[in-house]
Amino acid sequence: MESGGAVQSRHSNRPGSGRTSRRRTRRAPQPRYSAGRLLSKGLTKADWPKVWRHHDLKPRYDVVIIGGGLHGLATAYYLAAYHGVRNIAVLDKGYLGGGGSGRNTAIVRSNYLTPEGVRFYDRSLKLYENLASELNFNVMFSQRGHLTLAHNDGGLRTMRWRAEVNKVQGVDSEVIGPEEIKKLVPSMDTSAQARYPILGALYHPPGGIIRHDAVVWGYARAAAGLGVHLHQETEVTGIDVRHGRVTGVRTTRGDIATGTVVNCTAGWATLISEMAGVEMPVTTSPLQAAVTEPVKPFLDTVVVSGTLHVYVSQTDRGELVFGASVDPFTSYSVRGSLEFVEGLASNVLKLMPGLSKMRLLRQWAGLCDMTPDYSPIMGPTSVEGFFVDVGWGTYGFKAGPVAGEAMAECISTGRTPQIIAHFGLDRFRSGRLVGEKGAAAVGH
Ligand code: PYC
Repeated sequence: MESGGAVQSRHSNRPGSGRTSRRRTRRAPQPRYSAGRLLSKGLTKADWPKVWRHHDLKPRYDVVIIGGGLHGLATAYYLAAYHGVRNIAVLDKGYLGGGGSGRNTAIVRSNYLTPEGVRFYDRSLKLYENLASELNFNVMFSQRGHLTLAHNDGGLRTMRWRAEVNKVQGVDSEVIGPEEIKKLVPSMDTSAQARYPILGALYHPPGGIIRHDAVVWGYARAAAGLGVHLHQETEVTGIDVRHGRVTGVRTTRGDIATGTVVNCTAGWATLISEMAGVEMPVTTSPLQAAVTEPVKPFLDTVVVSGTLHVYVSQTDRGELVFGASVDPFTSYSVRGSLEFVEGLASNVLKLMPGLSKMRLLRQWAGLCDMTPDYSPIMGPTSVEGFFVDVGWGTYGFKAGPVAGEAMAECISTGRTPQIIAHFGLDRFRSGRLVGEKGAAAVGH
């Protein structure tokens, strides 16, 4: 395995890592207002304190993270909070959380197909369970259960396979039949007359949804509170490499000298890696989503149908959030299409005919960087000091905490943690792929 240069050789002190001490180098920021003061501030136009400050770009940082989404911010947070690395810049060409972190459908689950995937996403789910207290920020995690429907024998066989792999890894998953599905989701047509009859489902009780913006803001606030500089509207235009080693980053706001660069981007992951001379097998496709008007709560489970290319959940505000599979072409457009909503409506009504009167309010798209095996690319590269955390396809949001935790350990110790050892870029040369297509939400 390739190993990058360690930024600092302190031992790792990860949350819940089972190590002897659970000491953090500093606590996440505490609330500055009592409930009464919050209310009075909310009712007046008083100045709110900034959650993170604007800084001038320093000429030198120990670590430069490219991409101010969940992965970049989580990596910065864990580096600062658990590894004592504080001289960090997070650069984003737009605003924090404006890419995939703000465009996903906020589903969290760990019921994957491969043991490597299940262990990885389950660590993330565990970190999500504790995230509100870790960051002292309400991230509104609702573990309402997750259902992946099977409409044919092939689908049912994959669900059984996943259930067994999940159980062996200690993840709560089981295959249930149409009667139990109907109890969990009364609005679903589970009758034998349905256009795509439901034969069963993989039921994963710990899965659920979370408020994605809150997760981004929570990590950003905590990282900034530990001294990390968050630079928005700062586009990377080049990466300097000398004698096989990273020496700096060029940006639209000036040059930075650094020995460690982390590519945490989505959509532009190959462009950034190519600046360092690293090629990656990634193609980019949009994934479209839509949200309805709010209605009374009636759906308290996440429902996915791979066959119908649709998934749905109801938010705390009452809206239904729908997503589909990735569009079958490469594009960088983040707009929705009429073709998508027509297909979506037709498929949703096959599952839940009672929704025919609901109105869609908004639609959008996010960019998915797909790898050949539907697993991410993480860790060091052949360029010393250049790390990647990319190729997040349709699974980046649910992996944010574990990706940040593992990348921080990798950067600070110079060793690739076991939990991401299978996701290295070298697997595309060795052929040791981690095939997750059968569990990557919906068909692609
Ligand atoms: O893997 O759960 C998933 C997912 C939901 C939306 C896109 N991917």
